[in-house]
Amino acid sequence: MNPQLRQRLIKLGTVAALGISVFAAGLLNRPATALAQDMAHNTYMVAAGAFSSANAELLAFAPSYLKVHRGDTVMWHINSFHNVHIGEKPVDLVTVQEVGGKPTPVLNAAVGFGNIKTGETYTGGDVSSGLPLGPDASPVFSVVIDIPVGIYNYFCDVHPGMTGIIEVVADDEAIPSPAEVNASAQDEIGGQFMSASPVAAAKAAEASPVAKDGTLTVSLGVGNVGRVYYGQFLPYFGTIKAGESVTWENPADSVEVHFVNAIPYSDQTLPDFTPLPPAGEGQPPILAVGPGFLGTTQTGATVANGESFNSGAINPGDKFTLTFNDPGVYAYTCHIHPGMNGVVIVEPAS
Ligand SMILES: [Cu+2]
Repeated sequence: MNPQLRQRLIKLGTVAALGISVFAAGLLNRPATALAQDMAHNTYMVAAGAFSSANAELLAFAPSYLKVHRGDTVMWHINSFHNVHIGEKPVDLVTVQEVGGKPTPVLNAAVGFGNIKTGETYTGGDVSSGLPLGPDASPVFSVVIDIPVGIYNYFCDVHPGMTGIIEVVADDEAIPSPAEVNASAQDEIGGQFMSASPVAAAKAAEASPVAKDGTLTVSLGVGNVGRVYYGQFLPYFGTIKAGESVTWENPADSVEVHFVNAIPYSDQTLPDFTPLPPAGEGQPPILAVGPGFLGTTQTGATVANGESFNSGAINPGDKFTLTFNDPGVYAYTCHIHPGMNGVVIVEPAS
């Protein structure tokens, strides 16, 4: 044998032997039952939300129904501003809390910060991942499932109706593999976008860019098409005469709040949440709902040329109206939904 080749084989053999001995040492150190369980454990991925073209976002967990064995890991891929809350029912994103003796709308700490860390073991009860806040937020949240056979609901507290189910089945019940679960999750996501797309296209085609009776009506997205919403103003482009108005409507069946923010959005430095000192030692931070989120312009206001405006969050079923007295081009956006932009052209009154 070539001495060089021989040398390499010896090296390889040493490495392999080392690997086997480490593996064997591992075997000897653990009880046989624990090993048997470990070998069977899988990690299942669940998408928390998904995106498609035309600024379409799915506000759903996929797969929405997941079967696991006790000891498996469920790993959520957090694809947008979502939390994972395993429990009885969802809780409000914003709550009112006494701050300095004054009732103040704040980010619900139970939603914002959670009470279980990624990678920990879920042994039952009400647990929450927290929200992906800040630049270091992880897009992944996982728990090891250590709960009895049964059906468990979980929620995104940010998006009403965004729910999922984990069913823990008996150890001897055969269930789909992680690869099979991934494939069916992709089918669920694709199916939702495919069925929503023609409905959204028809609604976009219906939207009139012309004011009627002095008001241009702009829909904030398409509403609820399955669990898909479209980050679009419909129509995204429209004309009115000076002195006429634009009314933005968030459809009642919408699953998202939206904003109407002037471009340039001079309010963009205003925070959506303002950090306040915690109530006490070891208490979670308090994030007061800030002026960016609350808005700086009342509905019904008149906007002058070059004036900034911020509607604040427009909830499903709510409207926001502005009157434009000066001819010009008014571009606007929704600051929480990148790519959601619109333009109003105000023509001179004839
Ligand atoms: Cu929006």
